[in-house]
Amino acid sequence: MGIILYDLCGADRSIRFSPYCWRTRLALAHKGLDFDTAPVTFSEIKAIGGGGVTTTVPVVDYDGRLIRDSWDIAMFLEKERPGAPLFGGEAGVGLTEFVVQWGTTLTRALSPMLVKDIHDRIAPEDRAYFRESREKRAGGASLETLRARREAELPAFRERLRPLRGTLAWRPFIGGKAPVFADYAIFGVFQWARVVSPFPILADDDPVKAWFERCLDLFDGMGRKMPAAAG
Ligand SMILES: N[C@@H](CCC(=O)N[C@@H](CS)C(=O)NCC(=O)O)C(=O)O
Repeated sequence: MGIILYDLCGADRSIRFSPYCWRTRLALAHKGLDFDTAPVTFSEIKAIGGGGVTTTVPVVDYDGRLIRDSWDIAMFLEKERPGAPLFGGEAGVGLTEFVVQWGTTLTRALSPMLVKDIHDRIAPEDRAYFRESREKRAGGASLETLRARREAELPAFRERLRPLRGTLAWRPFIGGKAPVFADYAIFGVFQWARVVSPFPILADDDPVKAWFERCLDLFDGMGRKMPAAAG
């Protein structure tokens, strides 16, 4: 018995890059829980729990109970372990869900800029599936074309971060003096980018970058221990 986080991995199984798995990893740490991670490639996801459980990660095995979806896992943890709140009360749940949904829109906006780099880092047997599904999602553009466009797309992406910049002008974390699940949900987006690609998504003088660096240091440097992608 214990807690296991099924965590998406690259060809190098120590490389963990899923934005949604990072949300969950920090949520588990926030609750002070001891857990192990089990690496899974894209093609291994469907075998979790003996099969038929999920097509996506994260999945958490919590003492034999399998919970999937990073939001459902966070809600489960909050109920199961009410100490060290992730949301800050009932109003906080709705506000957090708003931030989480915004994080997902950021992930979708960043994805075209990163998919070629992800492709090059995942297990060779996953690459054909990954290319086909991501090119289809991008309306047929090749991964190479998507990567070639990213310099031009970066300014508009950075502009999207204005609400976060405004929030962080007044507090070190979205949660105030200390981080909450809303921080972890957005942290996951930038950690994903950091682990899969050397492309600099955040400008060095951006307050979002300073916040991201603070998040990398949380829980004894849990995020920072995962190496950034080399150029
Ligand atoms: N809503 C889900 C989304 C999870 C998700 O999309 N995970 C990706 C990894 S980042 C995945 O498992 N993708 C499988 C695939 O594309 O085949 C959550 O929050 O957990």
